[in-house]
This record gives sequence, structure tokens and C-alpha cells, in this order.
Amino acid sequence: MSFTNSYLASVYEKVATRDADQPEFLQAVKEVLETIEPVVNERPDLVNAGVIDRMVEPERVIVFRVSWVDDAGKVQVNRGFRVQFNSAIGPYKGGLRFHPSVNLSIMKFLGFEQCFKNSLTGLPMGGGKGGSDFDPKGKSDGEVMRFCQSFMTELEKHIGQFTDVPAGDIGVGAREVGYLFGQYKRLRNEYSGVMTGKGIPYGGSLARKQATGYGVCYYMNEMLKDNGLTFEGKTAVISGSGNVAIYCAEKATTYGAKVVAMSDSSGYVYDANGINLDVIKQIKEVERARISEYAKRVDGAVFTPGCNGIWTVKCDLAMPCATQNEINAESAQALVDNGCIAVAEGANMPSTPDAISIFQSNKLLFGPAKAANAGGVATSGLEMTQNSIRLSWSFDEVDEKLHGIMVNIYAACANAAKAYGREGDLVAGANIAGFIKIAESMMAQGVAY
Ligand code: NDP
Ligand code: 2IT
Repeated sequence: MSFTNSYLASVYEKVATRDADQPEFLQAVKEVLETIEPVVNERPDLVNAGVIDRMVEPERVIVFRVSWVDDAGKVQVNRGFRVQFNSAIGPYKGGLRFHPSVNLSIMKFLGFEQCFKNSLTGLPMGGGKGGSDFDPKGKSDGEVMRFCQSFMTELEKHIGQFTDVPAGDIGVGAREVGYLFGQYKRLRNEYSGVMTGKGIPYGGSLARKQATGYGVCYYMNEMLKDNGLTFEGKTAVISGSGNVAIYCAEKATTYGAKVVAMSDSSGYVYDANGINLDVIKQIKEVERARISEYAKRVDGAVFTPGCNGIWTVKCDLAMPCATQNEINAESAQALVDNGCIAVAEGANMPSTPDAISIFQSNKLLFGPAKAANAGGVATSGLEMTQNSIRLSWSFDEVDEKLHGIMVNIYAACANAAKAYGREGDLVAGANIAGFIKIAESMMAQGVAY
């Protein structure tokens, strides 16, 4: 697809020139601008107020040095980022990613997507993202702690419970959030809900750990239901074996599907009997080891090296839960050829634009990331609420609210797509529904001079 609206074409051209070195950011912007066209065509007021020109430029980008001392006593230096993208509907909210691939393009694509995702949750959260090129793999707990403390020593100046509330993402789980939160508290002499994904004893929310993965399945379930289908008896392939993938697999299994393959960045395991999640949790959550271990421990399971192979495994349902652009056109075609009927994205932007076209032109049900994986940040929003009211809800209360939010998000996407002549196109529906709320809020709040 490309632009027929010349205003949107010119906005995109400007971003493409200004941020020519940021391919992931441009990919995310292009998809949103292409799909909000039917709204923009009938809203000259938004165009006149420069709402879209403003939306594609982050409100603030902070880049900083993170120096820390490794176990050998050597000084190490990493780069830290926080992209405060849009605060129209609430404090900046979004995760921190620690991975060697982190750069400004990846931070900006994630921050941009987060704005629309957070808007879809119906909760008052703006969009932001941050992280570092620090690689937690192979580091000792002490090294991770010292890195997190140094990272927060700078980040602390820019965040706060009413300003910007970070959480986890790739490479940032409960351990890292704990160290980061501890350092914030130490520096400020203040306990507040400045981070989400905290441990349960010190203000974390029950069900936050499960929320993104469960939410992907709640969204998938709505998509299936709307088309007279269920999870029952289906075969599922889930990439990744981190936080999102594990709890996506858990809920898919509860719903009656058989998860036959999972992966990490070194390769994938296939288990025709259905993946034993206790073994995966032991390897990944407890030992922080490689997924190839699974094949050594479970009879009949096979490990295959390489990242793309997992998409050649025959399945009915595919849920990519690892990283961006992990499904290219070739992998998408393999899924289609093997009879896959539905894809729900747990990772952020896991399908390339070509892959999405292949899914859509072959009439697969397709749930885009910013809708399907919004359960994590939605439950972060619920954690913020619990911190503010100084109460903790039970697991079931939070899970029920999460389920309700995912049902609403699916309905909002489906309804927006229909209202703007794109029935069944949940990519357009998610972008349009997310966009309208932010755009109206920016209009109402005026332009700052
Ligand atoms: P984790 O760090 O817990 O797990 C990441 C998983 O993806 C690991 O299995 C990892 O393998 C794999 N992976 C990471 N990078 C790559 C890569 N470049 N190539 C292949 N595999 C890779 O992260 P999460 O589960 O939290 O995040 C997974 C995805 O979900 C990300 O896209 C994230 O942005 C998104 N997301 C996360 C949310 C959350 O609440 N945590 C909420 C919404 C979206 P390995 O161990 O080998 O690196
Ligand atoms: O991409 C995401 O939505 C997340 N990593 C979760 C963000 C959050 O603030 O919980």
C-alpha cells in the first residue's frame, strides 16, 4: 500500500528524510500513516492543527552514558536511552529493553507504537520506551545490579509516577526492575509507583508477569470467536521463550491448544507431544539457559538451530513472541502454505510489512502487536492504580480486568475498521482507534508556543 492522501505522503517524506538512518522507526510510522488515511481524509481540523506532524516527533529523547564496573574490576560503558514520545493522554509509559541491538531507531519505533497501544487500553497512559545496548546474558547478578544502578542514576532525573513510568521488555524482568526500582527509591528517598513489573512483596501487581502472554491469547480468542472458531484442538507455534512467550503458551494450552514449538535466538525446539512448560520455565526462568537444553531433557523433542525455521513448523495458530521483524515474507508464506489460520503478535512489530500483506491477502486472521500485546501495559496501568490507592487486588481480580480490557480492545479494533470501510482489517482498526483518542487529546490541549 502507499499514500493517496498528499498530506500524509508529505508528512512521511519529511520523517523519511529527517530520520533516514532509522529503518524500524520509519517502518512503524509508515504503517500507521497509511492506515489512518480514512480518518485524515475527513478531518481537516487535525491536519490544520499539525497533529500528525507532531505525533511523529517524540516530545523528548534522552541519551546518556552508563558506566559501571564489571566483576573483574574493569570499567564498562553502555549507552542508555529514554524516548518520551507522547504525553497527551497520560504520563509516558512503556518498557525498558536491554539488548545489544538497542539503538535510537529501535527505541523510537517502540515508543511510537507504545502511544497507540496505550491509547487502546482505555487507561490514561502516554507512550514512551527506553533501554540500553547492555547485554544481560552471561553477566553475574552483581554486574546486572551495578549496571541497573548506574542506569537509574541518570534516568531518575527524568521519570516519576506522574511523569514517566518505565517497566520491563526484552532483557528486563523482575530482577532488573527490582534493582532499578531500589536505586530510584534510594536516590529520591521516596516510595512511589514509578516502575511497574515490580516484585509482589514491594508493590507489584499479581498477574503482571502473565499479562502480556495471557492477553495475546485473550485477543486471539476474540478473533477466533468472531469467526466461529476456538483454540480447542488447534496446533500452535510460539516463537521466543521469554516472559511473553511462556505465558502465551500457558494460556493457549489452558484454552485447549497444543503448543508444539518454541524458540530463542539460537534456534527452536519441536515437541510433537506438546511443549512441557515446566521444563521451559526451569530452563528459562530459573537457570537462564539456552532452549536447546529442552531437547536434551525431553524425550522425542528436537532442537534445530537458526531463528526462521520455527515458521516452517505446521500449525493452525502462530504467535510470534520474540522480537521485531522475525517473520519475513518467506516465513509468512510458509505459514500460509502449511494451513495456518490465525496470527496474533505478542512481540512488537514481529511481522515485516510484506509478511502482513501475505497474511491479509490470504485471509488469515491477523491481530497486530499494538492491540494483541497490549495486555502487558494494561496490567502495568492496573499496577499503577493499585500503587496509587495503596491496595493490592487478587490474581483473579486483575486477570478479570485484563480479560475485559482485551475484549474491549478487540471490539474497538473491529469496530473502527468497519466504521472506516476496512472491515476485518485489524491493523487499520487498531491504528485508527488508537490514533483518534490521542489526536483529540492533542487538539484539546492546544499547541505550545
Ligand atoms: P524476554 O527477554 O523475556 O524474552 C525475549 C525472547 O525473545 C527470548 O526467548 C529471546 O531469546 C528472544 N529474542 C530476543 N531478541 C531476539 C532476536 N534478536 N532474535 C531472536 N530471538 C530473540 O522478553 P519479552 O518476552 O518480555 O519480550 C518479547 C517481545 O514481546 C518483545 O518484542 C517485546 O517488545 C514484546 N512485549 C513485551 C511485553 C512485556 O510485558 N514484557 C509487553 C508487550 C510486548 P534469547 O534469550 O536467545 O535472547
Ligand atoms: O511493549 C510493551 O508494551 C511493554 N514492554 C510493556 C510496557 C509496560 O509499561 O508495561
